[in-house]
Amino acid sequence: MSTDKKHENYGAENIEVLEGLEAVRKRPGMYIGATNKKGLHHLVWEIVDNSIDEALAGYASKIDVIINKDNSITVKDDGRGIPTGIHKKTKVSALETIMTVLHAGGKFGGGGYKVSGGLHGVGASVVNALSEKMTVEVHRDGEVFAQEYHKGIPVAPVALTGTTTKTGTNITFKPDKEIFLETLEYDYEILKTRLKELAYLNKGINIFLTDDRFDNISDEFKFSGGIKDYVIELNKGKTTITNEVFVCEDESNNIVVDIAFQYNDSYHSNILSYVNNIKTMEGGTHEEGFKTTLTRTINSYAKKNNMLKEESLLGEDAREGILAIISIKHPEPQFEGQTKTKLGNSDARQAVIVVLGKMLERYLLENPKEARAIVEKGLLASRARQAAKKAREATRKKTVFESTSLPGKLSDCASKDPEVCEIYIVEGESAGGSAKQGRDRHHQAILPLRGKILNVERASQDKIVANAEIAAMASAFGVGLGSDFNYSKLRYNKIIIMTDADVDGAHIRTLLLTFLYRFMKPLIENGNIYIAQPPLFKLSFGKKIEYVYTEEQKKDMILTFPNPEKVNTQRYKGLGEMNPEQLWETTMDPEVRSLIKINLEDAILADQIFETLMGDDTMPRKQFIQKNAMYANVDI
Ligand code: 0RA
Repeated sequence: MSTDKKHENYGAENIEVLEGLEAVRKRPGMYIGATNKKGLHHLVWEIVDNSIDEALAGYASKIDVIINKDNSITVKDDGRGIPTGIHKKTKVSALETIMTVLHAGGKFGGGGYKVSGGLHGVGASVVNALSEKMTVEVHRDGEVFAQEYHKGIPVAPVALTGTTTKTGTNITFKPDKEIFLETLEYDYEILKTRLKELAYLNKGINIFLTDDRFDNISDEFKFSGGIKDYVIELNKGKTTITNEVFVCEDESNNIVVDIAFQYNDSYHSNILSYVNNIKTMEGGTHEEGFKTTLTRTINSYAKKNNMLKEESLLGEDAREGILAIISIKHPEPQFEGQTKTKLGNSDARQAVIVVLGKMLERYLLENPKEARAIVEKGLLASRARQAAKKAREATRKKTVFESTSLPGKLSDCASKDPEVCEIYIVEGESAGGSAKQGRDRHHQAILPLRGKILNVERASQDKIVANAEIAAMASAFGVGLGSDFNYSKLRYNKIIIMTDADVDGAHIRTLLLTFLYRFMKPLIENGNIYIAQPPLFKLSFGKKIEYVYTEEQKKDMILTFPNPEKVNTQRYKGLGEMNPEQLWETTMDPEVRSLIKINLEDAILADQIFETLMGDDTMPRKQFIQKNAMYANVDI
């Protein structure tokens, strides 16, 4: 590549590079998943991942992420700096190669735990191709090198721009508006949540986040305890039953295994697992290894100490109340499953078994108080499980004799084809009445719930099985509960939660999602759960009537009336205030309604919000309400 060319033309002659960049710009979804808000944020993770790798290799200790005023992002680290020498194959600077050639980054890294699965790890060149402008500055060997790119193409060769006493890499990119059509605006909270998670997962790394669009918005994360600190944070506000957090960190067969857990007094288990900093939502071999070893080691300890009569604890008994984080680093992870978030490598199972087995046995021996609490919790779970089984068997017998198993409150639809059938779960009898009259009875069923459903967070299994509202849902849906759950019996393709647009409605919705997440997860995984969106306001003047769903829409819509000052606005306090026709027109008619489909992430969030709101401790509740007050639609 000649350097005497005019700089405007620089970089336009390497056909391979251009073809690569064009491929990325033509099908950005293939490289970053989507070009929506999620894709926009994905760009940041691609760049940050490189700095994290540099930190994991032991060379960087500090990472700075800045949202600049123009919504461009700067990522700085104090690592070795991207190499700037001439690359043998491309005959240009290694820096330019890494920034412009697809998948070039990894070739230089060597060893380490480069992320090779999922959508991460496509490299800086992809971010570059999707940015209207990107600049890189490298501090290395006492010198500063810099280069600028437009849509991935270098504007000029790498230039020496000064001297320095530091080392490190600074990258700034501004996402291209031609690619990210939906939004170009970065969301501070999204960046903050993930950067905090990365700081927990990678002990000791100091991560700073600054929002230069506003004054005084910044955060700093550094956790010297790593995932142990994460467990403590997640258990805040709960009553823990083991004092000492279990931790182990070791390597087996070139796989680094990092595990921390602590038990609380709840009736469920919460296991978060990661591979190379990627959350494995669907679990996989590392989680299996954890579960097997936990059950086996606790049972063996309990037997040795004469705490078990004859029956061993089942896995679910041993896990009741556990909050665990499993984080492994694997050189070649294989991701499987529907959302490619399930680890497939069998050597990961073995590595976890080896590392955890040794350390857990020792923990139980050295912490007899903790060991006793864990075994006793498991024994209680085992007894509750057996009681629940008996209760289920009793109700099953009853339904056989009564011949019909559908709940009395259900207004079923005429069709029996699950493909077209939907069921509305409605808060309260009066809204239930409106919904029943307003619906299309051919394919829409209505199940009214009496006020608040049982708080499954605070109830043991046998209580849950015996709860009337929960039993009504289980039999109306057709799928049953717990170990009797059978997805193939689902009677409705859509299950639609319809609650008031107020705080109580939001609470009931959260309760329902938590219940569905804990006890009927496949319904969420398969996309059967929806939230109905009743309007917040009715605007009318003369013959013109419009329904709107947010304050913002109200402002805009009022302006479309010929006589804006005179528009009547009615705020709906609840579904009960709407007559059947209005309910149909605004919320239930498939032609006009808008439903929100619930995915697993939404449900997990509901579950967490729920724990924050309903846990034993009042502090997190207060903080949550203060923090979210501005987002809530509060009735005045
Ligand atoms: C390749 C090789 C070396 C470092 C890096 C890449 C590197 C990349 C990034 C991206 C962001 N920050 C980074 N820091 C380092 C090591 C070269 C050597 O041996 O010095």
